[in-house]
Amino acid sequence: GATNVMLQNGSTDHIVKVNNPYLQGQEDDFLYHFGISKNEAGGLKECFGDVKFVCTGGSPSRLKMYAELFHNDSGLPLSENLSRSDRFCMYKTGPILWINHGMGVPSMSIMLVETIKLLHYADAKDVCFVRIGTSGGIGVAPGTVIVSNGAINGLLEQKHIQFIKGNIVKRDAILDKTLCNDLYETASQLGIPVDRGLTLCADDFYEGQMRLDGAFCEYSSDDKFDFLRKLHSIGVRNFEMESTGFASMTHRAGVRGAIICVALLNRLNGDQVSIDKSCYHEYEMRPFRIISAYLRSLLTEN
Ligand code: R2B
Ligand code: URA
Repeated sequence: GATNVMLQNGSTDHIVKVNNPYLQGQEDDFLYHFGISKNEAGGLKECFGDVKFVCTGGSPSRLKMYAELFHNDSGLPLSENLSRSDRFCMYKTGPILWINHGMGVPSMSIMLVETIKLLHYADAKDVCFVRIGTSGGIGVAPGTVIVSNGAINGLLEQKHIQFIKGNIVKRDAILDKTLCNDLYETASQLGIPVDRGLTLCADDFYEGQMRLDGAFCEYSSDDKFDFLRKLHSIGVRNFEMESTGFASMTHRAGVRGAIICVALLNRLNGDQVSIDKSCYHEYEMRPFRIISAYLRSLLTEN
């Protein structure tokens, strides 16, 4: 029969929230970066009304691979690419969407805004968003998966910073504790090296993460190690480039959000990401194996 994802937190009937009075007066809405319209033939509700999970990560080919592997793991049918734009890909396996977000908050926020509107129009209920990505570890062995228990900006605040109307607007970056704990437990059960910690969301891969191998570097090696040690002492375990935006937008949409990223390297030992292809593949599979096992544990025939 039809397969459905049951949520275990007892929450029911939570819509995906938008907060924009102007949307109500708008007949149609074109989700430009997916090439999908609110008034699609076929209907968004029919196509996306059953969605319970959105799994996202940076690269389009990796997300396509994850969707195919999950289709194999779960037996759920795999859609074609539902995005008609080449900015983002979108695959559906039953109640689970697989969408890439590109690199950095500005790219990811476009994807999230359009996905939140899509799922709102589709009347999807009780949706979780999980970012399964890569990161630079801080004092953790390469290959360790970090389950974020908070996301901080470059000022080390658990806030997402945005410029609006010429002002700085700061919004709380909040992840779902239950979902994070469940994913941590799943990783432990699978025997995948896993740690919990804060994630620093940088707006840059090089100077923004205090690398010594960028085109520009106006701080010393000592400055770098002082900063990394300071971050480690306050509980930061990895750098990536989307977490505060992800945590604040999912929170504003009233959906549960979690972030699990594999550390490709330990930044205390270097800056270059020079692992070989098979090692990279083994590492990028770890967050997928966790989410796949977790999702399959929630699937029930009904
Ligand atoms: C992790 O990896 C990417 C940079 O290499 C970026 O999207 C991120 O957050
Ligand atoms: N992604 C990042 O943002 N930083 C790293 O060091 C590796 C992946």
